[in-house]
Amino acid sequence: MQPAVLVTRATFPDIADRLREYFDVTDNPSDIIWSPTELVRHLQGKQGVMSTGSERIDAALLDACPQLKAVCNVGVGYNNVDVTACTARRILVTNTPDVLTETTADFGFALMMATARRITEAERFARRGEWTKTGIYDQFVGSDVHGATLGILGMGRIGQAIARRGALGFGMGVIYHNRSRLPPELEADSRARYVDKTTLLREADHLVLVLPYSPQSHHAIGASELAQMKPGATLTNIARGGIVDDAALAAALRTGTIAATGLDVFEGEPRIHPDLLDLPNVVITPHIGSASVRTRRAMAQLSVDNLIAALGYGPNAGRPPTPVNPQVLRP
Ligand code: 8YV
Repeated sequence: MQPAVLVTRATFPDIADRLREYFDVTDNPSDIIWSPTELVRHLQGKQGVMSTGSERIDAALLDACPQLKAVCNVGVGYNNVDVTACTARRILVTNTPDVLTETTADFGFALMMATARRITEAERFARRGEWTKTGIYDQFVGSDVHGATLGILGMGRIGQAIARRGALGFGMGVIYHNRSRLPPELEADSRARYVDKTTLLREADHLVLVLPYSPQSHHAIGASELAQMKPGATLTNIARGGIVDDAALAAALRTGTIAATGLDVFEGEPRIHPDLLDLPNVVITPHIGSASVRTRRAMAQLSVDNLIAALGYGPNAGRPPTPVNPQVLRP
């Protein structure tokens, strides 16, 4: 009998079909969002799960699903998974790093530029039919990206890729802050200078957040951090909801503490704080940082490869390509 696995959300059918060569697959082609209770019910008897950021995999769920051996998350971030609880039960967790780095960096840069140059605000104005006079000297004037100071909070692979775009493509001075300073060769490759968080907040013209969510990074940007930024600065969050205090951000935008924000992620998404929706100087996208066809396919493919290998099948049996807690693999 083949082991049973669960695919929690709709995905590329041709990629998921590879799972059927090895496993008895239950999937969710209608893409229904299951409640925690429904998720536990669907996981009964399953040895592996291909999960996404929309499912919370915590200790209570693991206790209710004792057959589970592998949690293969689609996404580089895995804050939806309690890795400590998985490791304690010898359940392998995998993620999908690297394949999304450049695509997500492209998106972060685009969102920062749209925010600085007020692109969506201007588009809404034109679509509403309000563009009745050309050549108004101060209409939708924004701030320059080229030559400005780019600040990056969280200097992992995506942060470094954004830094390269800023320095090499737009002549920006790049400063960053991270839990630990990068080794000199990565710093040189990123053309970025390490600074403390206060300096980052004070000096950045455009601050981009690319750090992982954890209890330590919860509200890393709140009212007091926003107050330290330049009045003309922009803030772009492509990391995770909860890193920014969205209510404090809306208040700071309303009072002109900073100029504008670009947000791809939100506290409690898919809900968006109503105060943000009311403001013109907020560019909003629905968590699409990695959403190119090629990258989303590569993420699904990597998750499938991880699941097949984690359960001991395929060419990499027992050696999944991107484990988060590889200590589980050791005897
Ligand atoms: C995914 C992401 O779309 O990789 C991540 O961490 O946030 C996105 O690329 C999301 O995780 C879907 O599961």
